[in-house]
Amino acid sequence: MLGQLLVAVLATGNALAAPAVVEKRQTSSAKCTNPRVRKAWHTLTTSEKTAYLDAELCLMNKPATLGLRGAKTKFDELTSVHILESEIAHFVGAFLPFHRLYIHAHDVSLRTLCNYTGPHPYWDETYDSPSFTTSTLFTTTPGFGGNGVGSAQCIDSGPFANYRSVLGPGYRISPDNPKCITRNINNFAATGASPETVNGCLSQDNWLSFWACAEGRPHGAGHGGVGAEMGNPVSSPGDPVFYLHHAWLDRLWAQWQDRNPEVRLKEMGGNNRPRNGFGGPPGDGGEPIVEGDGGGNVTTLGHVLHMHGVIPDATIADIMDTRGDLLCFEYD
Ligand SMILES: [Cu+2]
Repeated sequence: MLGQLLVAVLATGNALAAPAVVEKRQTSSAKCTNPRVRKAWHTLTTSEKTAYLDAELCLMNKPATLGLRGAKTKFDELTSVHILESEIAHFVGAFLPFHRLYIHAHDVSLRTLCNYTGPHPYWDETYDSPSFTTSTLFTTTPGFGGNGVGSAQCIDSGPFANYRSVLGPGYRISPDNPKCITRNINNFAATGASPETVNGCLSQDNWLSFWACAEGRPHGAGHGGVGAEMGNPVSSPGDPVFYLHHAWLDRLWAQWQDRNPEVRLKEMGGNNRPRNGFGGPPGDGGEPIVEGDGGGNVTTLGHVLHMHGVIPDATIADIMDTRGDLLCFEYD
């Protein structure tokens, strides 16, 4: 049945060459008949933006319940999951899969804990490239607040200006010195999100080259372009902009999959363990969890993605199709 649906879609274009305009693929899941639609931040209405920011604030005001290292709030708990997994979730085949499930965990948290009913937004960085400094994200009208100020680089505007967390930067936990959200926005990195760069990734013809392309400049654009907390590979979800950046990167993967779903909804691989000791030993505040998926040097569909109780763990196979039973969403 899956095959028939996909063949029907592919038949509308040339099955060998990617069609210029990719039609919305039908869901292959019996359970997922009406996928939620994720939308670009700059296309949301003012009230949609406000509802999203309010839901994020709600997570920041809800006490932690899972006992994850250092976390004080439900927002912190999500950051903790990234901190705990950072060493095995970057520069590995599971990089995009881990972050797909992780953004989903954020979406589920907003909806189940804070009654959020709107779309999980993504930051269309091609829209803002080459000028992140003028992005509609970094405003208060409504938005995520502006740039960091002073030597501490704390944001001092927007709904999150007063948020303090004991987590980060990196593996650090500072119970006696909770810190602000920091930014150091620059346009230098924004070229990594140019339409040319992104189209270059979309035109890759296999998983390994697509993943390498995506984790490189498009991924680096948002992290480096927002800077400070977002520039930290371990604790970057401490800036809520993270969730829009990685939703955009996930969209890139989904778009790439939609160009040849019959192959790409099953195509996985890559090294299963980090190259060159990513992360390194933490200086203080606890050890990161380092675990593979039961051995093997190559990332497979059976690789387990760990969410530490925020939502249940899942395998890569479970999250390959955003329109599948578990995730049930698509991008506009
Ligand atoms: Cu990232």
